[in-house]
Amino acid sequence: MEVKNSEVAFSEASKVIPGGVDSPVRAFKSVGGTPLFIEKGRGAYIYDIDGNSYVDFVQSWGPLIFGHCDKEIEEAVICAAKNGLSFGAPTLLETKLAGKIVELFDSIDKIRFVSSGTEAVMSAIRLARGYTNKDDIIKFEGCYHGHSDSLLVQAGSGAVTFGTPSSPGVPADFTQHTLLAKYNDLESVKRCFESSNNIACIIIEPIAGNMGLVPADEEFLVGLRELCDKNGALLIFDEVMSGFRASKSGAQGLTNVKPDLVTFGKVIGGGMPVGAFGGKEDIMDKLSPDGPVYQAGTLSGNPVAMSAGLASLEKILRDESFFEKLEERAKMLMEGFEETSRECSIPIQTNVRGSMFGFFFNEREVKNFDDALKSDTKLFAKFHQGMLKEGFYFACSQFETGFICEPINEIMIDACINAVKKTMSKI
Ligand code: KE4
Repeated sequence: MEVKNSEVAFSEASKVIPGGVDSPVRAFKSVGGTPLFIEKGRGAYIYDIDGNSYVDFVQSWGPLIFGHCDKEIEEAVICAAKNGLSFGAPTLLETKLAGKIVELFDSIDKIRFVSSGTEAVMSAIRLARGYTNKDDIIKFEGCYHGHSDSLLVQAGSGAVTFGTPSSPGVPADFTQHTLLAKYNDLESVKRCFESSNNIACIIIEPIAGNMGLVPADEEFLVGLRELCDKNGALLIFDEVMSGFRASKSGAQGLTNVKPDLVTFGKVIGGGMPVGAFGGKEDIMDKLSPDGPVYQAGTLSGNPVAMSAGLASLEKILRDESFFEKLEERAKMLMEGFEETSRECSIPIQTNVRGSMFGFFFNEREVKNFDDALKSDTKLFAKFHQGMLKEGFYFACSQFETGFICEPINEIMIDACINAVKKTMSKI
């Protein structure tokens, strides 16, 4: 597999862009090799600038549930663009997209659009703090909610629940209000509530996709709901990834637990920059201009981005069994991984939720970040490189999630499983 042009492009990029990329995970640091520069996408495939083609299981980290260059989405974007790219004024498109999401999520009366998942989460947390008049927040090790300061937190020393900054440039007093708990471990959350009576919210990925794919246990989510109700804190579901990827009502479609606020991104923008956060009316009405909690954005609700998101959601809603079909293909793929791993006696754990799938090279079931960290990341790197050579593009980190998009069919999945057999027998 020739990647000369990507190698040259990467060294050129590195001269003018830090790390040669506009988002760190793209640099292939944890899997090695040169990040591939992509020339175009078509359906299930992406093509790099050396002319190699790959079945794309990343889909821009989730947004492209209809693959690349979907005709309807493309036409919607072109049509919107022909009316103008942005007005900084209300348009009917944002009301329409908001209405669709409100209809699908019974925990949401109102929603506001922003331009990224990070912005959605940052705004939702500010709203939760403003609504409860409390300052502390609880997040979980291994969950990623974008790169706003108070969320770039790592476990403090020992049993201390308060986090410390996980990145230089984040002042310690920006993270002193962030408590860390362990995913799927309700006792660790109770300890947070014992160490602070000033907790505004819990924020969680109800299906974690940033430590690899790790679903929350139902009783864990029930416990979080009870702890929030008992302590006057809001429960925030970060569905930036799982929204319109796990079901047509996101992770909420798969659990009986209802959050107070929800964040979105990725699929609701159809590949264009969109994030959103929504919740019950009495909370959302605290937002400026009617309420005191300030939040704003030049390109929030951008009509071209709204048109891409609308076209995506309209296509999803047209097919009652849309997610069942994608989940079947995800299961077919993971069953192939498991069967091949058994034949090669490589330990593997797999998870599927709707169109999302994950696999860990790990002896034991992964229930939290500590478990995930025990995965064989060296083996993952070899696997990733091997599969690229076979023409299959997986997330370039063990701690990410893979996606099935509508154009990925069973023939491609069969071919992928054959490539897995070839790759695993080599590594
Ligand atoms: P963005 O700001 O990247 O649009 O969204 C942040 C975010 C928030 N919440 C969840 C659950 C997320 O998964 C993300 C972003 N996901 C990563 C990949 N897992 C984006 C890829 C990247 O950082 O380049």
